[in-house]
Parts: sequence; structure tokens; C-alpha cells
Amino acid sequence: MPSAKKFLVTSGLPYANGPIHLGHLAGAYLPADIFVRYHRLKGNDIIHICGSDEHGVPIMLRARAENKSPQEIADFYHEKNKASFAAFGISFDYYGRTSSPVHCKTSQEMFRKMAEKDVFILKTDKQLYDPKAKLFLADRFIIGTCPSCGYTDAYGDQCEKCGSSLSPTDLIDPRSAITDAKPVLKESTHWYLPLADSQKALEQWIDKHPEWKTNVLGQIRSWFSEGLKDRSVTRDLTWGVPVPEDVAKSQDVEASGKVLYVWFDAPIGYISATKEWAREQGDPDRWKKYWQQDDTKLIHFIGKDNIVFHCLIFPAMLMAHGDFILPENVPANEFLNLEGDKLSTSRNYAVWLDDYLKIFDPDPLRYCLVNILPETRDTDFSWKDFQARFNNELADILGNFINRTLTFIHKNFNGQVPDKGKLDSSDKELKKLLSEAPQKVGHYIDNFQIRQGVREAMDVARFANKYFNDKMPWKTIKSEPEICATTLSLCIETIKTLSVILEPVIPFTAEKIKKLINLPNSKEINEWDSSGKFSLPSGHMLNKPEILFAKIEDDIIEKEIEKLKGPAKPAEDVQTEENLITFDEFSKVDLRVAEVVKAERIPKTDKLMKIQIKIGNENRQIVAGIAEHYEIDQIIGKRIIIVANLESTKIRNEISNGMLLTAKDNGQLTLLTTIDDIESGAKIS
Ligand code: B3M
Ligand code: ZN
Repeated sequence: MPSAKKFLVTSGLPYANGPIHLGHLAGAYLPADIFVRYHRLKGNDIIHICGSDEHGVPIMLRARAENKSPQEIADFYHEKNKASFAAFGISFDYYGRTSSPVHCKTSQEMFRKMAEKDVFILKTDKQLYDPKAKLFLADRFIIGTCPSCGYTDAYGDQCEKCGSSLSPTDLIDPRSAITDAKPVLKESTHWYLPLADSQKALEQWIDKHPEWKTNVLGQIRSWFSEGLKDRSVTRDLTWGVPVPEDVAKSQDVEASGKVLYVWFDAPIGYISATKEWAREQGDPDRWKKYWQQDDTKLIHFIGKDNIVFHCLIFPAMLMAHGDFILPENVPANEFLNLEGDKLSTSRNYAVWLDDYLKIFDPDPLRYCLVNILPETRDTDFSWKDFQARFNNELADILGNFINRTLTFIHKNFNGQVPDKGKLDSSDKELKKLLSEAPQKVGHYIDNFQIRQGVREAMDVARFANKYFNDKMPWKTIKSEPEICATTLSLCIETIKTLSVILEPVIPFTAEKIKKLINLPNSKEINEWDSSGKFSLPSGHMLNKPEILFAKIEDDIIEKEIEKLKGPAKPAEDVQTEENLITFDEFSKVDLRVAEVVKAERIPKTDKLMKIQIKIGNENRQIVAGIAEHYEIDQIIGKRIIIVANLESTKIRNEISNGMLLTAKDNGQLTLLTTIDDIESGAKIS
């Protein structure tokens, strides 16, 4: 990239209907954050904008399943995801949300202006309608058989089996995702973006960007060669940005019940979030400096499934609107797999960021992911690789080099940077490497080869470790103390350079390193471009070494691998959207600890036992099917878990007042009991 100075960076807005996993991070947010942190260190004017995508049918479906409003779902995941990103060190300048009033207004204004310019065409045709739910069935509200591959659960907008992009009327035997009803066709009017009209202009614009990633250009070309089609930009739904009434009225269409299509409003979220950021900065017009001045480089970081929207549809909207700049680059990544399998939210096959952060620090994952970024093709995350990269690279190379240098200086030079003295050829070689490193690493990051950039930075640490070995300071300290001083002084300079050029990828560790070497907070020293120059004078006082990376043991990693194997059955058995219950529903169940006082078999049955229990001061009888699994004296005195507020019932003429809890594994039944000797009657929550 030429010597650009002003950047507007966006990362795809995650849907606020689920948490963040490793695939999201490797696709967009981590590379974006590294790019942005690097440019901040270069002193460039750069902002990173993101936020929650809170509209769309998946959020409505989830809300229905959980008996909540879409806004409640969005509120929950917006806060959760915002906090997880922050904890992982993704340093957005602003994290907005598409349910905000500014966003609603901005999207409606964009729609209005495009309508005034006669960009849209109106089409009235027959759409699928659920007569039971009295709803038009957009996108994922409709399920049916895929015409391409025969998969019976394809969605109205896409078949997840074969990847075909579909429209609801393509589906064979369509059914409503809400009521299962067979939909009927009903007339509805919608606004369409006639993309074919923009194809030429889009082609000319893309032609000016031969430097874009080949995976991105490849997808774009295939869309072009199929020929761009009209895309409807409105939907008959109750959740979304309402179609502006004035626009609808002027075109004789009833606005109520119509909203903008989620993929129409979501990218506008980048603009509205920038507006909100500017307001927060106390300079409400500042967003224009980024969106409306040609010298801004607009960069969209996204995953490959969002390419068409960011490279064709949104640019077509921006062109039609006329007041905004177009993206300079869209460095979309391919997908990240997990232990050889596709990540899947619905099968709960993923490593969720929040779960990871409960056990590990952010930097090890940032470092591991950056080494396997799916920049040119799909890649695979494995826990063993995570452990190896941490132990063999972060701990053994970087951590070890820093630790041995600081320890040596504290032992032999009173914790002060020694004199540089005269440099020999290998010292000069290191000096040259350091002085060239920032530019070399930066060149890769600028070209979105972030993996390679970070590798180059780590190579500096690798080289320095070898330099330390070759110089044998533990010998020269006695025989040639001046040479030893030079060696250690250069090692400290190396640590300083590393603390800057590795900061974009491991920011938390970089801060610790800077503290260890007591780095003055001056801009020149921390600045990217000059970070390869010698800057620490002799006598500069260093802090005591601390272990930066304690090795990750096998048993910790084994546990993570086990978690992925999960329950032996597919996770669908355990948790699906349909069987989710709300917290309120769960808290209605009164679970208690009870003590077994007496038990007897019920005559003429094999399975049933009549059990007298005590729940606090209360005595009760329950009947349970445990007689084939337990002898009477095995259970007397045991504290078991029961559902205390279950309607009483009669089994074999015996009253059963509650239900005891058991778990079954391959036909073997186990009574659930408590580990500690807890009072009977205790409430379980
Ligand atoms: N929410 C799609 C996704 O998460 C979408 C991105 C919007 S970016 C404007 O894949
Ligand atoms: Zn299919």
C-alpha cells in the first residue's frame, strides 16, 4: 500500500444471536486488530469500527425459541460479545449496534436518498406466506428441500449442505420454520436493487484493484460471470429498520410490516457507528473526514462468506448514493477448522472465546491464531498445536531470551544496561537485523500477509537467542568483560525492538516486557519506524525478570480436547434451539437434597422401590424405578437429589410425592447424591 496515512478499518458486525468463537477471531477480528495496532504505532490516523448486527431472521428465530423479544436477545449478546472482544484485546475505537436510533436514522436516510435518485425498482410478486402465523416467510423462516442437492432442511436463502444460494420459492416442499405449515403464495411489494445496472461500474472499479487477494477476486469474478441479479432490499418482517413511511407513501406502497433487509442495513452500521464514535469524541462531524474524503483508505476485514455483500452489494449502494468513498481493500479470510472438522454453532462444536479466557490469557491464543490465519486457504486449529506454539515459541524462544538476558544483567551488571563499546561483525549483523525489522514486518502487515509479518518478527527473537548462545556471555564475563557488556547491551536493545514489533499480536505481553526493561514512555522509543534503532543508554536501570510464559502442561490440553469430544452423542441431542428453556422456566423447578430414611421393594414388581425420605422436617414417600440397581441398605442414609415440587401421582397404588434424580449410562443407573454431607432440605440452584 502507498504511503497512506488515514484509515477507516471495519470488521464484519457479528450477529448478536450467539457468542464469539475462534473462527470469528481468525476470520476478521484478530487480523484487523493487528493491522490497526500496527498503524497506531506508526502514528497514522486510523480508527477501527465494529458492532453488533442485531437484525435478521436468525435473531427472531432464537427469540421465539427462548420466548424472548429479539431486542432482549440482541441486548444480551451485544454486551457479552463487546466484553469478550475487550478481554481478548481487540481494540475497537467503537463498538456500535444496529438497533441504535442513529443507525435507524442513517439507514433510512440512505434508503430515502437512493429512492429519490430512482435507484430502486419496485416489484410486486407472490411471496410465501404462513397462513397459521399470518406472516410472510422471509429467508430462514422457510425450510424445504434444496433443488440442487436434495437436502431436506435447506433454508429459504441458502442450503447449508451444498452452499447454494437460494430464494424461498426455489425450495421443494417448503414449510414454515415457525408453524410447520405449508405456505401459500400471497402478493407483496418490495424494493429491489437492480444490481445488473451497476455491473459495469463495479467491474471497472474492481479492475483498478488487481492487488486484492486472489480468493476475493476469484469469488467476485464468478459473480460477474454469472451476471448480477436484482436483489430485494426490503422484507415483510416485524424486526428490523422500518421502511420509511414517506418513501413508501410516495410510491403508493403500504409501509407497515416492512423493514429493510438485514444485509441492506448491516453495512450501513459501519457508517452509523462512526457517527456515534464522532459524537463520543465531542466532534459530531468528524465521521465525514473518514467516510467522505478521498484520502481515507477504507478497509473491510471479513470472512469469505461475506464477500459478495462487501465487494459488490454495499459498494453498489455507496456508488448509487454518491456521498461516500468506496473500500480500498477487502482482505477476506477463508475459514478456520477445529481439530480437522468444520466449526458449527448448531452442533456446539467450537472453542468459545469466553470459555477459553476462563483458562488462558489472551496472548497465547492471539499468537497461535495469527500463525494459522486462513489468509489464502482454510486452516485448522488444534489444541496440540496451540500448546506447541506456546511452549516452543513463546516460552522457549521469546520468554527464554528475555529472561536469560535480564537475569544475566542483574547478576553481573547491577541491573543496568551495560556499555555498547565496540561492535564486532556479529554484533553488527544483529544491529542491522533490528534496524530492518520494523520495515520488513510492516511491509507484510500492510499487504495483509499478517502471518508472515509476525513470523518475521519472531525470527528476530530466534536470531537473538542464537546470538546469545554463540556469544557465550557466561564465559566472556570472566575473560573479556567488555565484549560481554556489548553482547548484553545489544540483547536489551533487541528486547526493546521486540516489545514494539510484537505488540500488535501480543499486546498484553508487550506491555509487561516494556515494564521489565523500564522503557520510557516516550513516543520516539515506542514508535514503530524507529523501534529498530538503539535507544537505551548505558546505565539505564532495568527491572527484575519475571516469568512471562509458564509452560502449558499436557493435562490442561487433554482437558480441552476432551471438551470437544463432548458428550459421546452429538450435541444436537443435548441442546438444540428448540429444547432450550429460559432461566425462569428452570428456576421453577424446586430441587432439594433429601435423606433416605427407609426403603422397601414394591411386591410383584422388579423395578420399583417405595422410599421414605426426609426433606428438612418434612417426611415424604416417593416411588422410584431403582430396585434393579440398588439394594435397600445401599441407599439408606444417602442424601439424594429430588424434584420437590412435582405433582404427586400414584404408582401401583402407592403415592409418589416427588421424583428422585438418576443418570443412566449404557443401561447402568446411578443415583445422584451430594459429595459433602449437606443438610437435607437444602435447595439446589
Ligand atoms: N452479521 C454476517 C456474519 O456474521 C453479518 C456481517 C455483517 S457485516 C456488515 O457472518
Ligand atoms: Zn443443497
